[in-house]
Amino acid sequence: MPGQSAGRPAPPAGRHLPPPGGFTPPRGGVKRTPGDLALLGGPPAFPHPLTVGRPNPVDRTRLFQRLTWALDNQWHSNGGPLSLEFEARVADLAGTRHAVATCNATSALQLLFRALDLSGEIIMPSLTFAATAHAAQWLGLTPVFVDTDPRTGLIDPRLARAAITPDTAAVVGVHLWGRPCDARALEKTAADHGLPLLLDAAHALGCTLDGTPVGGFGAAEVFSFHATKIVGAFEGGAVVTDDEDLARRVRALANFGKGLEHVSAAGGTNAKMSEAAAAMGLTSLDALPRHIADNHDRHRVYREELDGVPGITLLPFDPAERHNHQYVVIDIDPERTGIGRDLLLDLLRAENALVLPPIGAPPCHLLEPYRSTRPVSLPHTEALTARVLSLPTGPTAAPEGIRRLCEIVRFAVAHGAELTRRCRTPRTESR
Ligand code: T4K
Repeated sequence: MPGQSAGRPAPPAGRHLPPPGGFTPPRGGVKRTPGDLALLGGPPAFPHPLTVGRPNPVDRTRLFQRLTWALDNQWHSNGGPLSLEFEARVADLAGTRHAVATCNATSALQLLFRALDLSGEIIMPSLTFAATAHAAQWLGLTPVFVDTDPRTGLIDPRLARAAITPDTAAVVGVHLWGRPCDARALEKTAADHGLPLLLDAAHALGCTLDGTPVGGFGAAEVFSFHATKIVGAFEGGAVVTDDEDLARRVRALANFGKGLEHVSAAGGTNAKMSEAAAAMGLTSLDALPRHIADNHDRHRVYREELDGVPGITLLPFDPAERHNHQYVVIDIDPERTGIGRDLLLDLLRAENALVLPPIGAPPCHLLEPYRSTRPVSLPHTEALTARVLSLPTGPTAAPEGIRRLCEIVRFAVAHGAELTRRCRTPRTESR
């Protein structure tokens, strides 16, 4: 918070708050020669960090009203009125009959796996956040990673089909970075083999596929309402589905399995959404149209500013679909830019533009425990994750900051070969 009081811990290094009121215009010197870049000793372009993943602002008055109401109501969890209202609004957005709110999306995935009584192998893309794989692994299921379609960077349905064995229990698709995967093809594959298709829609609230809202594909989809998502509930998740019995089982398993006639040997768990999280989630939902509109504006500025820069491609979105533009991801062709992803990352971070390798880089199959226990080579996934970068968007990234950042990208590409010669071997952050 602005004006941290004495005794309150400072924010973790590298995650400083923007000043009260938000963005401060960049003040660093114009980059006329490579030596002006902060990585080579020049002043950083941004006095306050431009970040990836800063939570969207909420209407505090409305949030505090809801929290006060929950306190007065003396009902803080266990399917309280705010979480029920949250579920109704999420189901409405997803176009599904049911939504079950949970404490986070990782638990929501696990509840689904349990509710479907899965055992054996789960086919999924490696190019996703570790949570998709870990949710399965934690339950003793085996994630089987398949490669991405190089044209989309999303799970390749043909490879998913080819990976099915008698041990396969389910197929999981991921709408990575808010771009819907080919759920229709995956649905067909799953149906042909009598398997459930589940979709990790953590990034894709408010997006559509063929004009249909994400949420209604497969047997069920899972949203995340983590702080960094387009709708945040501090922490939160939801399973959305049209299957009434599946929804009932997920809801019961999230509440210790109460009311279920048959609970698997592992029993139920506690994965309920609290009323405080629901208050936050509802208040965040109120602002969803505005946040999407703001993200669109930021994405448009990136598009305009990076258009025609050799070797830099903003990952495309189908203009016929709705998308939330929560993530802005660029592909960097090392040959054409002469600079490569890792050096560009170091260079921008030195300017205080806290770019990151996007979610899924490095991919799951290169993370432990999978790397050691089930080594596999996925060439398209490996190639893509070595080239992509997540650029700042959200509340700290005002248009003038984005323009400035793109100016530095253009400058870096124009001097790509020289920078590569002069700079040390870059350090790469991972997530
Ligand atoms: N499936 C997919 C495809 C997912 O991406 C995720 C989670 C899940 C499933 C599971 O959903 P949940 O169980 O979390 O509901 C963060 C989040 O913890 C995670 O929710 C999210 N995806 C993942 C992509 O990002 P980290 O480890 O990358 O977070 P961290 O701490 O490095 O922060 C990322 C950026 O956000 C940094 O620039 C700092 C900034 N940040 C973060 C927080 C929490 C803020 O500015 N403020 C904040 O409050 O995992």
